[in-house]
Amino acid sequence: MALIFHSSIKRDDWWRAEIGKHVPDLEIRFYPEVGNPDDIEFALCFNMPEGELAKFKNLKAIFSLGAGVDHFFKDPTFPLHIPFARVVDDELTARMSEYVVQHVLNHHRYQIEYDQQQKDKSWEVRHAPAARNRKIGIMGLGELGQGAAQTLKYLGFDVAGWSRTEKNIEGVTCFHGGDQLNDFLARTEILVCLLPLTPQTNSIMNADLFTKLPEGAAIINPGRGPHLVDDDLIAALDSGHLSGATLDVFHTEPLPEVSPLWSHPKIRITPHVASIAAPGRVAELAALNIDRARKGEPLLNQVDLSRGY
Ligand code: NDP
Ligand code: OXD
Repeated sequence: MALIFHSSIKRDDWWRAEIGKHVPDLEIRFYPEVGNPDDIEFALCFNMPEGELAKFKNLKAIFSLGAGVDHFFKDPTFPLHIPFARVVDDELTARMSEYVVQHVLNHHRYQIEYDQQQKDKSWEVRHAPAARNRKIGIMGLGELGQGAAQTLKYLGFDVAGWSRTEKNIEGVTCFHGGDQLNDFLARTEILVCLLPLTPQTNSIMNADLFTKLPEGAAIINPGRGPHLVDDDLIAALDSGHLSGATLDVFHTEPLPEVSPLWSHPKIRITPHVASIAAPGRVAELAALNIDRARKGEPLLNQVDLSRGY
């Protein structure tokens, strides 16, 4: 029996070694070299081409290579009856917290403005408020959102979060549900999106949402590209209502050369690197779940199909 692997990042030898360390008895096949599809017992993948998973009739479990699972739901033939897990890992959470802190500090300390001033050779001093007076809002208080909230809280920021269901997190002002979204936005000067992409969160960062943020607010999106309506962001930056944006994820990746996001002076871009799960950690998790699937036990970090994340 075999495991099929697919990732858009081509590091096959690295993955073979890591998976082999943890599940030495399993043959690893790298998509598209599937061989006999009936041999495939497990799939470890990200952005598997549409229709492919449904061809494996003996699949026992599917594992996402990342924390997000929206890439599977794009496939109308995705085999929903197969147990399906995502990555939850403290190192992944810590790396995301680093990303969020790095870019919150950039906006908090006016780095985007200073980058422009450097180009203009302009010496203009801007006074950042103390961290305790800077209001950060995190949409999504799951594994990654809560990790980032704790780290920002440790740095002294005034942190709030918004989730689907009610939360009670010491030192973090918690909002939940559609009814409390406006209050959350009204007090958010730097908005971080760490939501999963679902039909409910698609295009959530749009012109209407931006008007509810205070003048001069900034946004950071390491969630998913389709959370953001790009044209609405550009309009809000050009009107001066928003001061800046940092984007890690995009509707189309790699971001096409023709995208106006690349050259907008108030936008900073990173190439979907906010937090990448380390192969060793993913392989270790997959091994634990392979063992569970073989014993017919529920998977660790199993995706809740009713929620879609
Ligand atoms: P979780 O599933 O642990 O958390 C998701 C959070 O979003 C939960 O708090 C959930 O609420 C909230 N949420 C979901 N739907 C809604 C809604 N309709 N309204 C309000 N809140 C909602 O996910 P993770 O924290 O592990 O990951 C979040 C996302 O980060 C991933 O789905 C992925 O898209 C992205 N990501 C990006 C990476 C990158 O490198 N750019 C790396 C890894 C992940 P509740 O708690 O009530 O369920
Ligand atoms: C993930 C990602 O979902 O890397 O883990 O985007």
